[in-house]
Amino acid sequence: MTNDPIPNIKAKALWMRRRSFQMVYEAQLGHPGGDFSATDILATLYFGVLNFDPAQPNWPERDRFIMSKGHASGSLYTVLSAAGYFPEDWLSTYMGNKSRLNGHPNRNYLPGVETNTGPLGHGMPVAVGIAIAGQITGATYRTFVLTGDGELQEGSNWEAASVAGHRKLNHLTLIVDRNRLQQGAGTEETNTLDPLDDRFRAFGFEVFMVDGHDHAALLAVLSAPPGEKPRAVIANTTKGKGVSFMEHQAKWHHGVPNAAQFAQAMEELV
Ligand SMILES: Cc1ncc(C[n+]2csc(CCOP(=O)(O)OP(=O)(O)O)c2C)c(N)n1
Ligand SMILES: [Mg+2]
Repeated sequence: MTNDPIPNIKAKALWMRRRSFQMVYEAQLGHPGGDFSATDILATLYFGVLNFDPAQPNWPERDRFIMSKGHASGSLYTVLSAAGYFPEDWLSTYMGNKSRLNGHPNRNYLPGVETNTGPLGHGMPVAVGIAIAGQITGATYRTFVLTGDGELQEGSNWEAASVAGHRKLNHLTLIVDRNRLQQGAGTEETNTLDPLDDRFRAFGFEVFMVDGHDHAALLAVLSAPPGEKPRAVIANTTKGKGVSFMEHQAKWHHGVPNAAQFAQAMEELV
């Protein structure tokens, strides 16, 4: 017996990559590049950080997690299934006719989805609202939200960040999946985000930079008790992480594999 959560997180992340890529392969739809950059963050949250009870998705004291980059639904659905929210065989329905597993997550269909996402820029404002509610009522739950980096071009994020800093929402953590790619291009060539850390500091956040594929580093920063301010965790990631021909490739934002590519990915993801 060991209390070290890291081996489990690592195993879950590997399974998530394999299973989500199979979903994308079978559906011939999806966003596997963004799934893979977020996988280690999600595995660490659900198997090392969040307090939740899959039997009671609306348990009032649960920590809230909002997957603002809802296009990476393959990573969210696999982690929710692994966490016990619904049976694994539902994953095989991904994007099928009348499936609960839409291309973008819908809380009306799927237990464990905190709020509907897909239109970029919505998760952070909702998370700030949830965190304000907790602050007003004196609740102890924490609120985590994961955005893409390209997503930060949506102005709604910065309105929400301003409120979070002003109200010192210290139970709120924004995680940025900083893979430096958006749809079709690099973030910096499209609309400069750097220095992202200074931007968040100016909005009243405590800022951490972390390797977004290092489970131990993620665990340390995400499980630290609340301080005085909201937190921004800039997780430096690789889009397509784990599959050689997908890493850092904008075309795998919503690229889908053929049979040979799927087979090669399964050989590499071991
Ligand atoms: C408001 C809005 N505009 C455009 C899109 C289409 N879209 C989906 S993902 C994406 C790029 C997102 O890039 P990023 O946030 O960096 O995500 P990641 O690299 O993590 O996949 C775009 C433009 C959308 N979902 N919502
Ligand atoms: Mg990105």
